[in-house]
Amino acid sequence: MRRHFAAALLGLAASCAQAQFARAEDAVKYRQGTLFVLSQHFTRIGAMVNGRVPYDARAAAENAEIVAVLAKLPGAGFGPGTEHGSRGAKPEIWTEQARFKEQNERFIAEATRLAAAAKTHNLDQLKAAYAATAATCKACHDAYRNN
Ligand code: ASC
Repeated sequence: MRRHFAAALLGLAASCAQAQFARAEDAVKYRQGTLFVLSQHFTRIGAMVNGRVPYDARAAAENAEIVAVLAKLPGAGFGPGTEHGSRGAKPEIWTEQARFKEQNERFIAEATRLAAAAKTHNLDQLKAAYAATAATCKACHDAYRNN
C-alpha cells in the first residue's frame, strides 16, 4: 500500500516537474509553495537531528521521503519569463542557468540520500545526510536568494 502510494507520488512528481504553467504568476506560486512545504518537512527532521524533539525514526523516514519527492519540484517554477515575479529570486538564476541547475541537481541528489539514510533508522546516518542536504539548501540560498 505505502509502496503504491510512493510510486504514485513519484510519477506525479515527474509529470509535474515537466508542467508548463499557464501564467508566470503560477510558476512563482508553484516554486514558493513547493519550497514552503519542503521546508516544513525538512525542518521536522532538523528538529530531531538537533535534539529539539525526540528522535522518531519512522517520522524521520516519512518526512525524508516527502523531502526527496518535493525536492524535484521547485526547479520547474524558475523557467524563462518568471524572472520578475518575486523579490526573493536573484536575476543570476536566469543569467547562470547552468550553475543554478547544477546546484538544484545536487540538492535533489542529497535529498535522495537523505531518504535512504532515514530508512536505516540510524540517527548518525540521518544527521550526516541532513547536514549534507542542508548545505545544498544554503549554497543555493546564498547564491540565488535575496534575504
Ligand atoms: C531548513 C530550511 C531551509 C534550510 C536552510 C539550510 O530547514 O527551511 O531553507 O534548512 O536553512 O541552510
